[in-house]
Amino acid sequence: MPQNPKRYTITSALPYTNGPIHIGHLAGVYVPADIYARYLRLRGKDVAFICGSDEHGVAISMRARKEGVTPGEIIDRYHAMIKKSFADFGISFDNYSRTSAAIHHKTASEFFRKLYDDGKFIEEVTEQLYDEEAGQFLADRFVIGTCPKCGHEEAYGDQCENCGSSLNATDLINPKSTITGTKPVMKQTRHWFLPLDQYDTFLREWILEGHKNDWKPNVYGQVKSWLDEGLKPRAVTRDLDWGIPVPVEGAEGKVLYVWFDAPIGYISSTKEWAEREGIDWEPYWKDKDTKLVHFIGKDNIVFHCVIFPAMLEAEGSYILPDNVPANEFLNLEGNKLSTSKNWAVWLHEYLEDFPGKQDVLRYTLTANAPETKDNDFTWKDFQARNNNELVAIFGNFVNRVIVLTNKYYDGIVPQPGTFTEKDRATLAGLKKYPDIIASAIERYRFREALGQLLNVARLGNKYLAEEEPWKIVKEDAERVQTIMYVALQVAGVLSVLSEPFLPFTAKKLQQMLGRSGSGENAPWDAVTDGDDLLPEGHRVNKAELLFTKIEDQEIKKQLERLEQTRQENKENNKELPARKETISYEDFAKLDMRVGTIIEAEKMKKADKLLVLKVDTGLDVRTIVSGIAQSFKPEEIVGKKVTVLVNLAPRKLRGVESEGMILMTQDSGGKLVFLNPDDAVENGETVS
Ligand code: B3M
Ligand code: ZN
Repeated sequence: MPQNPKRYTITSALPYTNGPIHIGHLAGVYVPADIYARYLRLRGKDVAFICGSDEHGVAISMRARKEGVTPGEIIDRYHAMIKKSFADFGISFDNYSRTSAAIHHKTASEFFRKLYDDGKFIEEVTEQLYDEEAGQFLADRFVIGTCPKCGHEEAYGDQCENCGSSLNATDLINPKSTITGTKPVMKQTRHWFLPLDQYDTFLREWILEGHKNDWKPNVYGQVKSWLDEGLKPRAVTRDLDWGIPVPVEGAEGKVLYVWFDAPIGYISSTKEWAEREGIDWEPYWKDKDTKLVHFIGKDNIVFHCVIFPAMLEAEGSYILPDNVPANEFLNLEGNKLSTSKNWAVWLHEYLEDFPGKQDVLRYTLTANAPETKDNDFTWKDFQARNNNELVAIFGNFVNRVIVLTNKYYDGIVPQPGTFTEKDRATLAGLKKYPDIIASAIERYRFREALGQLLNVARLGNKYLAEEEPWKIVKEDAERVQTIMYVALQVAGVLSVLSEPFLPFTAKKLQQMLGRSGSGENAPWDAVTDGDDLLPEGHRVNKAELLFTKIEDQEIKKQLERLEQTRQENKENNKELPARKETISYEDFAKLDMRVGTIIEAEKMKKADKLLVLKVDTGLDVRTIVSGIAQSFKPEEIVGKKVTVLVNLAPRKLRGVESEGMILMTQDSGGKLVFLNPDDAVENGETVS
């Protein structure tokens, strides 16, 4: 790990071009990555901030099928839209490429070919799932089934989004084609596998021993549990018609697995950038003094911490990431963000309703970032953060300073007199903030960093409120000069330190303060060690409002829109699964369902979704593992009457034997609801 890196390669997950992007993407990946990149640039570091569209894989094919257009049309449409959203929100990529670009096809093909030539793959004919009706092999999102690890019933052929496990399609229990809904058959086909099991020692040494203390516990923990379960060879090719052709003779009709080509997209995007800049791309990926950081969401951890590193190691000439600060998920008003259910705040729509307020969203998403656990975005909180923090603290302070400087001194920074104890303490306190904020950013604690930024504004506000220059300006003009001088320095510091978080605001503030900021090599460090930022005699411009109040009416409109979506989803029955086949009475009579009471509940360790329950079924007290942890806290369900299927064959979930199933349904927002009988019903009563 480079102690004092010569350069930084910062990547953020390549979004699939199968839809526009929403606040969840921004909060989880792109805003934190952008804060990090902007901060490093302000420190004069050499940074390549890299991204692009992920345009292969089944996600794209499925969208194209659904809309009855070609995959090419889909990727062009959403690539343009996503790229624009990023630009609109100030995500400062050095390059935004796409995996359909020729340079990417070439880079990915060569990468595969090198591993192939070096004998790093296993070539094998195996039986894979095949949809006879569609006449096609099923992999990845073309097949769903029950996750063998957590029991989630809609796991994909390559991954379970519920527990994050990476899967092979043949691992799924009860697989079903998402193209025709039919049950697949097994059919032989030849593929190339990366023997991940051979990288076990390498991964253990690198991550489990090398990054125990500096990687986030959620990332480290996930990697550890996969390694402990044992890695298996993983197919890196697919029988599909959309993707990068496998560059080997006799592999016609086969393409690279999307998760093989997509991370190589980081490399090809870097190449594209370097070519344009006329520099060498290789040090950004191959020099040991480069710090490589991948910003991703938690569902991408396995690909960035196991599969891609194994690929890089197999290739042999690349560096490995120094950190993979994956975030958890953001919810919206209590429910999971969902593209298909339109349960989202789309960035392009946000801008129509709140033009010019990009920084307010950046601010709210950072203040609420799902850094250590899933978090909720609510419109009320958005309004409160804007009105009570950005307007009342940050904006109010800056406005007072600039208005008063114009009023008293025609915009010229006054000459200070002798500093009092408090003046000196304020100026000294101010100069500590660059280090405090830097330390939080370098530990990937962006919420903490933002909180400290607001403390700078609080410091200024408090200072002005205590000194009250407007009260003494008549009798003690000299003292007021000093007060205003100190307050102006606070505003100057804010204009530098806010840039990573609130780039649009920082720019406006710099213009108001008459500072371009750009002449300096490392403006961030200038705050700590240089002279005061706004010297005596410097001229500031007129005040403009940085933030404006958001009214209840505007929030109401957003909430109404969500309510409408909820209703529409209900009416369209989007969530209703298809009717199942008819069964006989005998089949039904086999189910032994009883009324029971939950008498104990606790969270399953290291599993977000699972609760371990003790249930009194009237017959016995038994353990049931239930995937309801996201809807209920353990303490709120103890004592609840529930309906239990008691004769379901026991099965082990995360090592705990579950003896039965609690019957559940869900409300229109997708929140789980118990089928709970009246309290008057005794435990053990049968349901028929
Ligand atoms: N396209 C997956 C996703 O959007 C994905 C990331 C690729 S990063 C190399 O979840
Ligand atoms: Zn699972």
